[in-house]
Amino acid sequence: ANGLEAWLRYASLPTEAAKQYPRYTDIVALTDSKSSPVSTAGKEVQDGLKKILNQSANIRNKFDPSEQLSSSAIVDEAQTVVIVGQNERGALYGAMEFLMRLAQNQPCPASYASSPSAPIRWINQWDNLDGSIERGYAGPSIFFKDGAVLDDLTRVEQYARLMASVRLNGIVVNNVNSHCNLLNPSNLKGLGRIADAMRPWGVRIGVALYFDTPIELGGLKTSDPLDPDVVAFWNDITTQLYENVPDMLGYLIKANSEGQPGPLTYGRTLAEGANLFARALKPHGDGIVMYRAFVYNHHLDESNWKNDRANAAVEFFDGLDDVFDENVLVQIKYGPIDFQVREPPSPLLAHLRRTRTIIEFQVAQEYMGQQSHLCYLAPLWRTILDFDLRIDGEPSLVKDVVSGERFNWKYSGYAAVVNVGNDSTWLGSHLAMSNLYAYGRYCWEPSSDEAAVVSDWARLTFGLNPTVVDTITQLSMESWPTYENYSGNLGIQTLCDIVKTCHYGPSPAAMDGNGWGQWTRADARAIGMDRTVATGTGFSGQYPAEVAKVFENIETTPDELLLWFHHVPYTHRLKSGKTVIQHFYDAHYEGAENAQTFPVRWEALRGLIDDHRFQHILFHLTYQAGHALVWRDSVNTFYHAKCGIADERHRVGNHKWRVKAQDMQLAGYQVVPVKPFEAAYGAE
Ligand code: BDP
Repeated sequence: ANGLEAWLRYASLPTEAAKQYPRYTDIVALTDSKSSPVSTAGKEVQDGLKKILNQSANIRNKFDPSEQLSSSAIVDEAQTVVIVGQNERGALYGAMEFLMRLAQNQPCPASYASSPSAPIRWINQWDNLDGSIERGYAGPSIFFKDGAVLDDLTRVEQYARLMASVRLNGIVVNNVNSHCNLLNPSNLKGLGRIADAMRPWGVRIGVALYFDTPIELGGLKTSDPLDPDVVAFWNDITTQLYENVPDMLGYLIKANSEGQPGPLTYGRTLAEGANLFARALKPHGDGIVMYRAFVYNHHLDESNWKNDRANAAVEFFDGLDDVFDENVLVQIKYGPIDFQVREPPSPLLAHLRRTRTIIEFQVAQEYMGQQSHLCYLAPLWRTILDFDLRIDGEPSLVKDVVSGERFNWKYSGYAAVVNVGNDSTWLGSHLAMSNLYAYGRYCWEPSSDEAAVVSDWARLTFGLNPTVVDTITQLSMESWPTYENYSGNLGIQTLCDIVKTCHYGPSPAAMDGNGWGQWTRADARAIGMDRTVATGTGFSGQYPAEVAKVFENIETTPDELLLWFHHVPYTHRLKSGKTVIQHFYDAHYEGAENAQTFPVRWEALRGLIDDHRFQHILFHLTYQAGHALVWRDSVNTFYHAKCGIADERHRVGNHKWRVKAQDMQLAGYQVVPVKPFEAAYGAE
């Protein structure tokens, strides 16, 4: 089996199990419109019943109760399932939930209702017009090619179906590092086609804009947001966009960050930039500006260690809470730096009260092994969502800020960067799809149990065999802590390559001495960023008082974030009693050792799932096991050399048995495959 159907395979139930369900004869989809999500729901239920229960049901779009009751085929209430939504989309969600329950052989509850934690449950694809995908690891774009929207949008429809099944209702289809040609006449039409393809699934689209489009596409002399010609340009473009996409979500803006132009380029404030787009959208409906808080200078002067990139968002948005137009929402990455393996929540989430926010997660595992490593992210997301910011000394869980509950907002929520590509697995790896599934589930219900969510996903994706489901659940639940152990612990960040910016594989040396500000401040004696108010960069002071106090003090800072907030000697003792450096050594060994068990535990599923997916996943887990060893040795050797402190257990730097292949002097040798092959010297 390939992965195209993902968790919507609707695998047939064993005959005995299928018999427990009533015989469903008629599907009544009450709608007159073929493009309505209700009509989609009818077809989906018909298809699902056929696949799961081998039942053929007819679809009708009208229902007259009196006619039914007088006929011989009296409607038996016990055998009737009524699915209603607050809107048409809701009915589709209910229909898909009904099918996913059937597929998991779960009983249909007598009555049941569910509603979303937040109205904004969106995806950001980082697709470029040329068909490449920024941080994409699964082939070319399903939206664009050679500067234009693809003719065949079959995959886009299939993507919308997956989204609808986990109740995601919007998507920005192009890269935040946008291009002016997105808005040329033929692409405006193309965007209309994308919107048409996704609408029957209740998914609306938005676009990311390039700030200098007025100059580069419009031929204007400036893109100054207060210039009347610039205002007229954006008003005109917006009108044209709405002609093609009447239900457009709005505009996503990355400005004045990582070399992108923005309002600051023209001496204007971020709010003046955002409001320009807000006013262009306003006359057309409910479109919003998603203004990214990811504003920072990537040429930071490394010699000024107080120059802390983590401070940037709060500093840039300071004083702007009251000046954004009401249809501007600020979109904030979950942590203050950039999708790291461990971060505290962004303190900006505690600063905006009038201005509503969207929290940004990343399903794309950019710093998390790029879908070549298994890393189930829901447990990481929960560390953020369940965090209590104690705003004004009141309970203020991040999930309650984002849902709108804390500040009484009606429209706020979630975005995640997703790097779906043309590959038949969607993300380049079957197991990575649990993150996309879980993202939808968490937007709807952020208190969901991580293990229960991944078990549901495993059942829907791989079938009901408990050994399969338990193994996948366990591997997934261990995967993030394991990855953290071998990639970067105690809040030091993912110690990956950063200079070449591929963000993959170990490169602790690259973390300091770069302009991107992801610094570990490691020297011969000590390690970690001092972000305290007393002696450091002042970052801890950006949190509300109670939280600031916890992070300001070494004693109260939890071990897992110690090096995020403090610069300590390698010999500093953690709450566990271990020194920082011994913890590094041990954690990297533990993480790598656990990764060795992944392919072995997967082997036990041979024959229990189809061979195609079994082999694909085995290959990935075997690769990960090898790469975890590379991570372990690279990080441990680096810090060992830096501080000169021996590993109490004599492992680090003590590989007498290890001979580099190029140093070997053997004659008459036999070539044998190295397993895992990445353990071979020099393998990347
Ligand atoms: C970083 C990515 C970069 C993105 C940027 C962003 O490495 O490709 O453009 O985030 O979010 O993590 O804008």
